[in-house]
Amino acid sequence: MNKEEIFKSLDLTDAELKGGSLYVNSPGDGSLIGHIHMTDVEDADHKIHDSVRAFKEWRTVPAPKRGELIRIFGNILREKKEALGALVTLECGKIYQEGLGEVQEMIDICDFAVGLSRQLYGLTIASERPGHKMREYWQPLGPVGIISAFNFPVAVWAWNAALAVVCGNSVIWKPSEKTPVTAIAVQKLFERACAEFGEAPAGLSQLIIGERNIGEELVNDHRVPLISATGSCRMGRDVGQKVAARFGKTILELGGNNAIIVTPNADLDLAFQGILFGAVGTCGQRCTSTRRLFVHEDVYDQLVPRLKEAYGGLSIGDPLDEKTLVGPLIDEDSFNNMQKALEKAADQGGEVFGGGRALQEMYPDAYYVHPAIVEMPASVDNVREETFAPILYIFKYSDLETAIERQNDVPQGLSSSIFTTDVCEAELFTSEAGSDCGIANVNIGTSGAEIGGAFGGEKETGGGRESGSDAWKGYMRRMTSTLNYSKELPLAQGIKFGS
Ligand code: UN1
Repeated sequence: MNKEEIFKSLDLTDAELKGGSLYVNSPGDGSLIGHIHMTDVEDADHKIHDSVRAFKEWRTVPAPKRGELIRIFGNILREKKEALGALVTLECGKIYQEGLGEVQEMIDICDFAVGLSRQLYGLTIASERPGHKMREYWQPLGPVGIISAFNFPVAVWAWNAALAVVCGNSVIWKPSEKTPVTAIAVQKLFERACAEFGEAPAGLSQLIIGERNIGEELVNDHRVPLISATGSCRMGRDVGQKVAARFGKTILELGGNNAIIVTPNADLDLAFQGILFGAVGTCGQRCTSTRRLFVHEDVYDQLVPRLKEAYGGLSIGDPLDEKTLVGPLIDEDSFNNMQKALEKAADQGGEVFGGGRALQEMYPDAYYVHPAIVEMPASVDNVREETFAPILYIFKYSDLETAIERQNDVPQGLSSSIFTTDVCEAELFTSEAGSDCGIANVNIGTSGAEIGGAFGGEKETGGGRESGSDAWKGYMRRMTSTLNYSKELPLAQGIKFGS
């Protein structure tokens, strides 16, 4: 599919793609995709106002009916999977297979949300008083602000929006300023679903496009009770503090510094595949990308040379080409940050393999790189910063408890894995004395989580959970209700008040 076919299939018009001041270039070749209109502060204010109005209507629609809207939306996504997947590739540079995978994640979360729309269960709780019942209700919360990052330009919105909408909320989306076009396309597909559904209030989903200042309007607005933000720890610290200052709620899904431990009992073929996808997939630009590898000294010489050989033969290039495994970095800043991190590692005695710019002559305005492996010397115990690029730091270890400790000894706590066929090693890793991350996998890499589990991490990753399991509770308001069906009014704790 070429650019024009993608735009046509997604019904993107010149009026939407041109005439604005936000220039969007494809990371694949640097070519202009569009110049997009940005939302100004006054506009954002109107959109938030309309979102409140839509919420007041939507919250009274029965939840299974709300699910019906998401069912229709999921079917539209099925129909547009190829075009939207290709647009994701065009705008954020991930390879087409991963662009398709991202849209599949949207479809999966829609299915999950449809089922959920009939399962927003509360508890009944035994009352200590005769003739009394206690119940827990989950109520809609209000407009939900969703701030998403460039690397998952559409799936992250869908995890949040599909749940938020079946929970009875309206949504306001601030996408990354690097990927507004996919957001416009998705917003239009959602509006089409609303039209087919027929009973959705106007403005149920709003889109605000712009830079940091426009995101701040959302973050600081007391009419938006929940902000779900995905991005860097720096951004999350700022958002978290601002929302907390007004006693709003947040779901924060921030940086990762994910490690894989390979024990002497690992199936090395599996480990090899898991590491490769985790470290070079999405050109190292997933929050779940594998950044650190702890390899036991007994298997180091079997695994690490094999990885280097594979790194040497990776097909790097046009992300729309089906043969490509590694697409470009998002932009020049990202490239510079990668180079700085590699220089720092070399200064510390790290042995750097790969890491330089690729295809510069063919694509002078795009930033392709050779993914890097850095073998770290024994004198360096860890790497504690996340660099959003394909750098895999490798450490040799001799004792599993110490490897787990080093894995945990970073500010972030998103994803982690162990490769082992020894049940005791695997169980230790997923025990209270094991990984401290929100995700701890066995014989699977750090990235590529399914939507059915709760997704998110601890420490500076922000503590939020999105997607499956009971993450939906984060989008609702818990209400405890005690009901008296007797003719007496006994007080709790046996208190006597008056006669
Ligand atoms: C992200 O990088 O922000 O687990 C999300 C994964 C994907 C989601 C990543 N399902 O790698």
